Amino acid sequence: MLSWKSAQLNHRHSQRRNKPMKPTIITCALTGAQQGKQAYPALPEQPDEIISQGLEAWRAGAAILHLHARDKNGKASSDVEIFHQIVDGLRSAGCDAVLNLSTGGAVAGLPLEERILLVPELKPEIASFSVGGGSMLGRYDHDGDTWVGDRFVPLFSSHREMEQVARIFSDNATKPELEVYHSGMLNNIAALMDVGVLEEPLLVNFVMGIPGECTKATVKNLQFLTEGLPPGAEWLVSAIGAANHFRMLGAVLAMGGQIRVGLEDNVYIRRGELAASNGQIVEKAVRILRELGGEPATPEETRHILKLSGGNKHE
Ligand code: KMH
Ligand code: ZN
Repeated sequence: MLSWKSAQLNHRHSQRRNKPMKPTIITCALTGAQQGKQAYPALPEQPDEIISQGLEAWRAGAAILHLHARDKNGKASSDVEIFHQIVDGLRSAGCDAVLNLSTGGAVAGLPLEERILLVPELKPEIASFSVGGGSMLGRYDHDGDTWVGDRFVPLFSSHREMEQVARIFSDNATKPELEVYHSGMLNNIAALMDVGVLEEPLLVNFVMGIPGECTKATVKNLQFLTEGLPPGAEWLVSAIGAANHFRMLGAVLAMGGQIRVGLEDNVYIRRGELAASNGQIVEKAVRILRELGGEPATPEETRHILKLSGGNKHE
């Protein structure tokens, strides 16, 4: 049996060997495709608003900015020109964040052929890619207890179509952020890996907490989902709504995931208090991360961790 003294020495030795926590990538999802200014007046919709909140979030510590575009009326849009304007505005202000452009406006009724165009046209470093057939998403009314109903959000009509889209990503060296709303979508990722159209490390975003078919935001569910990932995959969580957002961030950090925050997923900074901006939410995420002994990854560290090789970087 070890003496108390040698046990202490062993403990100190192993502590010295402990590597510091690897930097954590913070994604800020600035806008989304659904709610608008009527629900939350500070939501950035027009390119100048998205650029200014994007810069604030980047300066606060976000290494990835996840971007949606809106038209002049604030409706979700897949217009490549609007995305281009946002990317240009961020780059010309000196922003070196990794840009993750959304192809995910299906929820707003945008057709697949339009949504995917920004990949070949703009060749972003990352773009989102929902890997499934579709989801029934719904909502509860304002009291939070009466089911208002659902609607089907179609994504792909066949595995073949999904594979074709995956090839558009790989042909343009754009890393897909694989959006997973429920565990069956992990099977689709495995099928895409089998046909050799996904490059490692995978980047997987578990969307949790939308009423309907989407996975509930619980630690147990997250553990189950992460156990279904191939080794070496990087993952993050879109925890939707005030009750889930920062609570799940704590679980993600304890489990070794990457951070995603932002007004796309939640508009509250704390219970009952609306956030002033995306930057304020990123500042809170950085505070929590540092209190737990972590550090936010820089955009360059992020490119290294995710092995990004694609276009439209900061020059
Ligand atoms: N809106 C989030 C729930 C996308 O843009 O493609 C997931 C998302 C998907 O960000
Ligand atoms: Zn999005």
